[in-house]
Amino acid sequence: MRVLVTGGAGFIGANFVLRTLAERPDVEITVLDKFTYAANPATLASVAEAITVVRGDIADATVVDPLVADADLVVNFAAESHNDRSLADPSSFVQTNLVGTFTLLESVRRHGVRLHHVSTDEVYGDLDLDDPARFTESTAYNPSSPYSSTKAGSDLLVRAWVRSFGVAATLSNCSNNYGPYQHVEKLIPRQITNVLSGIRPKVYGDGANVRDWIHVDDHNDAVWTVIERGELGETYLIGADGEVDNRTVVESILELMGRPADAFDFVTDRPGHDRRYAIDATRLRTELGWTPRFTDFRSGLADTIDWYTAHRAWWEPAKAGVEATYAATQRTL
Ligand code: NAD
Ligand code: TDX
Repeated sequence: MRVLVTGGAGFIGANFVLRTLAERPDVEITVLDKFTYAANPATLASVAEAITVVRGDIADATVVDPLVADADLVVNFAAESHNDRSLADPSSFVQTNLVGTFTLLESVRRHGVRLHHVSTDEVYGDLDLDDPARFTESTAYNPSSPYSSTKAGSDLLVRAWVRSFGVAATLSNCSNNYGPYQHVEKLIPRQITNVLSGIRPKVYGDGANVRDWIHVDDHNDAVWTVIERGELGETYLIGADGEVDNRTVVESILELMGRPADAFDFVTDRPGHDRRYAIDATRLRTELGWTPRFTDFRSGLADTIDWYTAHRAWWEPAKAGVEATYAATQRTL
């Protein structure tokens, strides 16, 4: 099977490539990635001989079309993915997440190729902290940020291309991922690498915001489950019952790294900051038989701390720039 992995040099896409190579010898992989700031070329260096890597933009039909024509399956991880950046400058989010997805859809339509579109639970907006509800496949879309609204728009394009043009696509909307190779701009790698760099971790606002954490390998196993057993045209939510508030995440990192649990700062809140995400993955579990393997968040966090501690050369070049950008807008409360 020939699989085109768009965004395959980013955090989740690269973990998908590495795991697929290790577990599915029958799969031939081509990565299409623009290599934005979010892609670290070192991530796929160890498998360079085993895959084809094309540097290009999913919004460029002249690059996309021949690659799609040669594939049996396209898995679309490519996106601008960071909420804080989308607030500073939304333009690349509209271009990649909307125009890019449109370009892929037109190409899979032209060539009759199967697509799996990877998306986020943020399309559903947020929940109150004391709301017993969780997101399901029938929750109404209500995105808050330029990032989540462009992901919501990309999902709606996929659904429309399924219904109007009979494109063979599935969708999945996953909660917050953690694990190796995640960019240091994101909460967990930022705080681990802060501690490793002698910088105090930074918690936005009051730290009570809740995210539903899942290990990246569990997400990618679920993506394969949907590809192999999902019904065409359908959406599946992916989550592993991992709700934790941000303050607790940061306190756990500090404790696991042998620091006092209160050795962090509260900083300026994110504008429009979603309060809580929570996924009900019953459909994926009961209809498709998926179960997560990383069910102990604290031990997954400990493994992630070990990974960043052992891979300083991978993250250190990006660290100072990320912290300088944050420092320009965030002050200690
Ligand atoms: P990431 O930012 O780490 O990686 C994105 C990759 O896409 C990078 O390699 C980047 O170079 C590439 N890219 C960006 N614009 C491109 C373009 N125009 N053409 C080709 N490549 C381009 O993001 P991630 O965290 O790995 O997220 C991957 C996907 O999963 C995204 O669609 C995101 O919305 C979704 N998702 C992420 C999470 C999470 O917690 N990180 C959770 C749910 C869903
Ligand atoms: O320094 C920080 N301090 C802090 O308190 C950072 C970077 C974040 N936060 C908070 C904001 C969020 O409540 O932590 C939470 C997680 O923040 P991010 O890592 O930026 O992730 P989030 O905004 O929740 O979005 C992530 O999960 C869903 C991914 O970046 C998205 O791509 C995915 O769709």
